[in-house]
Amino acid sequence: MIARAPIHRSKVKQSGAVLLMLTLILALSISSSLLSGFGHKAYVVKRDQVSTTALAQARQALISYAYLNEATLPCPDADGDGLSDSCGNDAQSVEGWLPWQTLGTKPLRDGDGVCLRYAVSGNYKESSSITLEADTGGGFPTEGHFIIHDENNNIRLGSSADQYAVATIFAPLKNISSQSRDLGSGAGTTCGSRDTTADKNNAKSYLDTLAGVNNALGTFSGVGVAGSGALPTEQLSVFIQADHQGDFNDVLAWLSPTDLTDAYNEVEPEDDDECAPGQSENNHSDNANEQACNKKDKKDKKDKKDKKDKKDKKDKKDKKDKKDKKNSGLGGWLWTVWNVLWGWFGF
Ligand SMILES: [Ca+2]
Ligand SMILES: [Ca+2]
Repeated sequence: MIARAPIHRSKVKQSGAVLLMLTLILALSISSSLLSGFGHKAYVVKRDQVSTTALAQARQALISYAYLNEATLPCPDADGDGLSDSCGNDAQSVEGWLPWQTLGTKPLRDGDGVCLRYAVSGNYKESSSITLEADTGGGFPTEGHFIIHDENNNIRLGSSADQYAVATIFAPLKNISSQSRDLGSGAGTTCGSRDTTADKNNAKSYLDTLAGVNNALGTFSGVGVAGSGALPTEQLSVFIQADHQGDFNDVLAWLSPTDLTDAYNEVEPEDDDECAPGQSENNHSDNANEQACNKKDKKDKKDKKDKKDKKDKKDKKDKKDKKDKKNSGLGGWLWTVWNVLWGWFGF
């Protein structure tokens, strides 16, 4: 009997130790889980902040570029070196890397360190033969080609032609399960690969599909949209902006025609051959434009008259020179004959 007491106390001690251990493990597990959750949340916040900032910088760089380049936008970069490349057929919308070097910025990367992608409307790309028309108050400017959906496929931007986006910028973020970003046969560039056909440069390796909208192709499988064509295309394209979910993590920003208002104003009327796109002396949107147009019309007329006067004066001089030359030639010939006769007959 006396010997049983220590055995019982030992069992109690052991049970207590086990309980303590379990409590500690549970506490550590909960702490770890909480810390992991906080860590992930902090990562998401930071990632989204970086992406948003990069997209905003890209938007501003494109607007500035349009301001300096008659409201046009650069072709995308095909190999990720930051320099814009030639971009397909006239009037076709195209997609590629954002040409950060052409835009005069550093490489713009999203929150996962991936360079931004960029689609430009066929009407606005720099190589297009389309003449851009400004919003003159009653009409609308040359439309873009891009409609933006939300995750329920409601139209977020582009319910009418004057709202179609002229450019869309994408933060692709890290690759989802089906995406490979292999360099192919080319050396790596800052963002992509020298092999322009490599997965590393391919939109499908970066841009995702959700609710029937394929951001890599700009297509929508549903019914009721004004048209969507796989890029490159002259048709309308559809992109989707939604929260990160499943295999979708793209973040989008875009430019509408009205974002280029200052750029339009810069090219008209001073720099255009005509008073302004879509304007005439009888079709001015405001007094400032009317005055500017009249001033330019007056200058054009004066330039035209000066040019004509100059040409008339030159024509007159050329005619006189020609006559003088002819006379000079005849006189010279007669003088030569006279000298010969003088030598022969002693005139
Ligand atoms: Ca390039
Ligand atoms: Ca993506």
